[in-house]
Amino acid sequence: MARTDPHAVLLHKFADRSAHIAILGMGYVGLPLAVAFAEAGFTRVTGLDIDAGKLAALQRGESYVEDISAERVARIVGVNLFTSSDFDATLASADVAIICVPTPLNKTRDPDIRALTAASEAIARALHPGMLISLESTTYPGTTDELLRPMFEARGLRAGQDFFLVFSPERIDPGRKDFVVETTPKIVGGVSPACCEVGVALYRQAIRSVVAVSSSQAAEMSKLLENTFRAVNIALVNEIALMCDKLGIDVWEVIDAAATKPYGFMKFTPGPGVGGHCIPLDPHYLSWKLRTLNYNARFVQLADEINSGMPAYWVGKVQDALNEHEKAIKGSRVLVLGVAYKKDIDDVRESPALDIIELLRQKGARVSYHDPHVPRIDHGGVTLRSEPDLAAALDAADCVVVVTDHSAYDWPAIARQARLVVDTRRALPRA
Ligand code: SAJ
Repeated sequence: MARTDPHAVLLHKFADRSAHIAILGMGYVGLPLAVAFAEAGFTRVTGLDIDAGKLAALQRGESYVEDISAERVARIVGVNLFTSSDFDATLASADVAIICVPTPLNKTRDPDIRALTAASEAIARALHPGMLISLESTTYPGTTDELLRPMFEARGLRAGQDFFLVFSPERIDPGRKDFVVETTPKIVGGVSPACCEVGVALYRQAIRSVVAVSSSQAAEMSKLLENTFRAVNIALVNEIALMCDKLGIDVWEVIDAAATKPYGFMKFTPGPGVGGHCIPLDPHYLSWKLRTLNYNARFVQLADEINSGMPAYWVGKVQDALNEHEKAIKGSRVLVLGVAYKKDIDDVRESPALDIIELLRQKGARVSYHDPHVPRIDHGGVTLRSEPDLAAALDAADCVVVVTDHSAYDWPAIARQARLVVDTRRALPRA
């Protein structure tokens, strides 16, 4: 290939680490990725974000993502990791643009791709021959080829010849230590074989295992399968819990017994519902797309129905438990233990604890919470702060409801001290 051939030029810039890599969105996905490319030796990695606070923190050598230490940021910032809020200027000189912006749901639980669209428009404005664009944000199948590709080709350049376009799903699990961005296999699917080849060549510079698939749609769909798989299986085990409750069988004993099967079974556990920014949301990108094709993604709908119903189920259990002690839920003091969406993290996004608190308040309970990772929550127009004295809060509570089983809690001590406990996570020792 001629040295001026965009494909060859890019591969060469990847090999000698001279490619200028721009990361759009420096959150829990973009920052670890930027650090991975900088630590792989790329001489210029620019983190772009609309949040000046994030950029300023990085400039000070600080980190706001638990998986990336401040020391790692301080070592590379200003050396080969840079930050900017000037998307146009940065992208004008970028060889690679990787989109890592949020793709939430809107109020009607339909895809909200405003951030993704804005990022893509910025890239389109600065698009020049020899660019590789990779979309990492979780989205519906077809986004890369049907939305981004026309946006870019409208600039008179051709995908696969003048520029290269891939989808490569993020697989960052905040707080996980055994698999990090460099050691988690990375899927890459291009809008053409040449695009895929260029995308694989880039990621191989920083990530140990890169897996090519035949199209951007296959890559988009693989990510949705991964997280829909979890949502559906969590819903299954939640429904098994509802069934066992009706049958008077201990669901935890049943799950532990099934989990002894060394093949053909994967353990999931029932709980208060499903939180986080992935599992409760991603499957709706799939069902939304299929609705436009007149297909009803029944598993997605049913999983959401069951998982979303768990907070009300557990509030009913609190009401029953108080009733057993001849107390009305109205006016009773209920302490929620743990509000993060899963243990040992501080993230409350989509947390079922927020729904449980709201439902308890609607029934007239006097609700407080304690969470060692979450000092304050603002939800439904109400601000609550974590109880400063756990022992006092346990003493004062008519009922304690365990929602998040943080490792920091001394569960046997809580079992001894609380007068009444509803445990949604089997955190307490068996009575
Ligand atoms: N949950 C249950 N029962 C289970 C598993 C989870 O009730 O058996 C609940 C959790 O408490 C939480 C929600 O579901 O509220 C989601 O939990 P999760 O373990 O799926 O954690 P997430 O949301 O942080 O999912 C991330 C995802 N990572 C990416 O999307 C890159 C997911 O694909 C990972 O598999 C997951 O982390 C993980 O395994 O930790």
